[in-house]
Amino acid sequence: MRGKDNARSGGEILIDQLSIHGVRQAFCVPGESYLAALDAFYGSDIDLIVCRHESAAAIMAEAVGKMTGRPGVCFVTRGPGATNASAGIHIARQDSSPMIVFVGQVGRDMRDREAFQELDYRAVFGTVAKWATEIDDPSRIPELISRAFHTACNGRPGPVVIALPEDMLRERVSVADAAAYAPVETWPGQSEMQRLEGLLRDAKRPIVLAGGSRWTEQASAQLLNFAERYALPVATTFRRGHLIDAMHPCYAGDFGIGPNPKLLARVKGADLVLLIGGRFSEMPSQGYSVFSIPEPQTKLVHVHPGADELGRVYHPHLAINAAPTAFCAALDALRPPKEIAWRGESAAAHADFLAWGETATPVPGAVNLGEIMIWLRENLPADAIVTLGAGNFAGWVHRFYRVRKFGGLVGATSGSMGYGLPAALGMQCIYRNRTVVCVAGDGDFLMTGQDFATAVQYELPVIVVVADNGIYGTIRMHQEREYPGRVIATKLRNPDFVAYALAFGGYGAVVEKTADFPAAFAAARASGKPSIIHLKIDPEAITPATTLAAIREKSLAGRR
Ligand SMILES: Cc1ncc(C[n+]2csc(CCOP(=O)(O)OP(=O)(O)O)c2C)c(N)n1
Ligand SMILES: [Mg+2]
Repeated sequence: MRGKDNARSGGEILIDQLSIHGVRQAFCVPGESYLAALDAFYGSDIDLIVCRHESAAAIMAEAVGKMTGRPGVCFVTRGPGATNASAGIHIARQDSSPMIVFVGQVGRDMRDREAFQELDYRAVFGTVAKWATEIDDPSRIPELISRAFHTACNGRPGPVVIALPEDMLRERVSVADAAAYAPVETWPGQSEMQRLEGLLRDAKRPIVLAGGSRWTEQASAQLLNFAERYALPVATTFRRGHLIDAMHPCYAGDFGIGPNPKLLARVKGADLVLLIGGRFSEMPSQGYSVFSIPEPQTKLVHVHPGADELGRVYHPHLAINAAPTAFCAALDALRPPKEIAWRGESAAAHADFLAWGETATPVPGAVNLGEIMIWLRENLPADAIVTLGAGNFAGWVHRFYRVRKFGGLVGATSGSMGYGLPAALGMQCIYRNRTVVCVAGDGDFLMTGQDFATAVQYELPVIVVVADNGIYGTIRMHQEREYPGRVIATKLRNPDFVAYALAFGGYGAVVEKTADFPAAFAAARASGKPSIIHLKIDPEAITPATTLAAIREKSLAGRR
C-alpha cells in the first residue's frame, strides 16, 4: 500500500509491475527470503498458486509461458528453492519459452559471506538463463522488471532469473511505475520473401518443418493456408505437435524421436526445407544425422526470431530473422507457380501420416497404450489439452494421439521427466473450461507427483493417465541394447496409484485391460476431481514396434 509520501515497499512495487505487465497468475513455494513480496500479493489481482515443490512451480510457469507467449512467473526461495526450480529454467531455455523466475536472496548487508542459503544467481544461472540479475535498489524495480519482460520475450524467448535481496524488498521508496511491455515483432524483409518465392518456384520436392516458439493460432492458420496454396507437406518437430491441426490435409506428421520412416525419407529427399521457428536440434535431426553440418546437403531456408540461431549449427541457403507470427503473416503475399512440380505431395504425406497412426500395433499385455491414445483422440473434445513428460510411453502419444486445436499438446523438447503433471496444472489454471489430460510414465509421474496435492487444493480436475510398466523403460531399453541382460537401476517398485490419488483427495481407477479404459475415464470425468488412471502396462511393451526381449536378443545376436 502506498504511504502518505507515495512510497511503496520493494515487494509492493514489484507486484504492481507484474500486474501492469499483464501477469494473471504466479506459481510459488513460499520462503522467508521474500516475505515482503508475498505480502504484496495480498489483495492483488494476481492469483498466487502455492505448490509443493519448486520444480513443479517452475514447470507450471514455463508451460504458461510456452502456451501464451507471455512470460510465466514463479517465485522461489533462495538456495534450495532456486536449485529445485532449475529443471523448469532449463526447460524454458531449451524450449525457448518466456519465463521469469524470482528468487529470494540474503540481505544486502550479508552478501558474499555465504550466508544462510546464499547463492550467486548470476553465476549459478548464468549459462542457463537468458539473463540473470539481482536488484539492489528498489527504485530500479520498474526499469529492471520492464527489461525482464522484454528480454524473456524478444528474439528467441527464454528464462530470466531475478534475485531479490530480502531487505531490498522491505525498503520503501517513491518511484513511478513503468508502462506495460509490448512484444517486439521481428518481420522478414520483402527481398527475403521474394527470394523464398523464387526458391519455391524452382523446387521439386519442398517440405515445411514447423517448430520453436512465438507461434499463435493465427500464425498456424496462415501457414496452413500457404501450405494449401502451394500443396506443401508440413511436419512438426519434436514435441511441437500443438502447432498444427493433425487432420489438416497438409499435415505430414511428427518429426521427433522414431518418426514415421516415410516422413524421414521425405525430409531426407527434400530439395528445399523451410524450417520455421525451430532449431532442428538433436532430437528432430535424429542425432544431427539428417542434414550435414555446417553445409546441409539440401537448400535450407531457416526462419528464426533469434538472430544468433541463424547459422549457428546449419548454414542456411536463406536465413530469415523473423518470428513465426510475422513470417506466417507475410506468407499471404506469396504466389505459387502455375504448375506446381510436387502437386500431390502434401496429400501423399498426409495419407502416410494417417496410415502410420491409424491402428494400434499389437503389444504384449492386456493394456495397449496405442488403443488408449486412439480412444482419447476419438473421444476428447477438440480443444482438449494433453500434456506429457518423458519416457517411452510418450512414443504412443506422438504416434497415435492427434492434436485438433492449436495448443492441444504440451511437452518439453528438453525431455525433462516430471513435466506432464505441472504442465497440466498450469494449463488448467489458465483454461478452466478445457479438458486437460496428462499422460505420464510411472517414473515420470513420481518426479513431480507430490503436486497432485496442488491439483486437489485448487480443484483443478486434471486427469492423469499413468502408464505403469514398473521400469524406467527408456533406460532399460538402452540398457538391453548396449548391455544386454545386465539390468541395473531401472526396476521400479511402485505405489498403488489409485490409493495415492484417493489419499490426496482425488479420484483413482485402475485399468488392467484396454476395454476398461473408457469407463475409467468417464468415471474420472464424472468425479469432477483431479484423477489418476493407473494403467497396468506389460514391461515387454517397450515401444509400439518392439519388445524388450527382442531388443536383448538382437543385441546378443550381434555379439555372438
Ligand atoms: C529429469 C530426468 N531425469 C532422468 C531422465 C533420463 N530418463 C529418460 S526417460 C527415463 C525413464 C522414464 O521412465 P518412465 O517414466 O517410467 O517411462 P517409460 O520409459 O517406462 O515409459 C529416464 C530415467 C530424464 N529424461 N529426465
Ligand atoms: Mg515406466
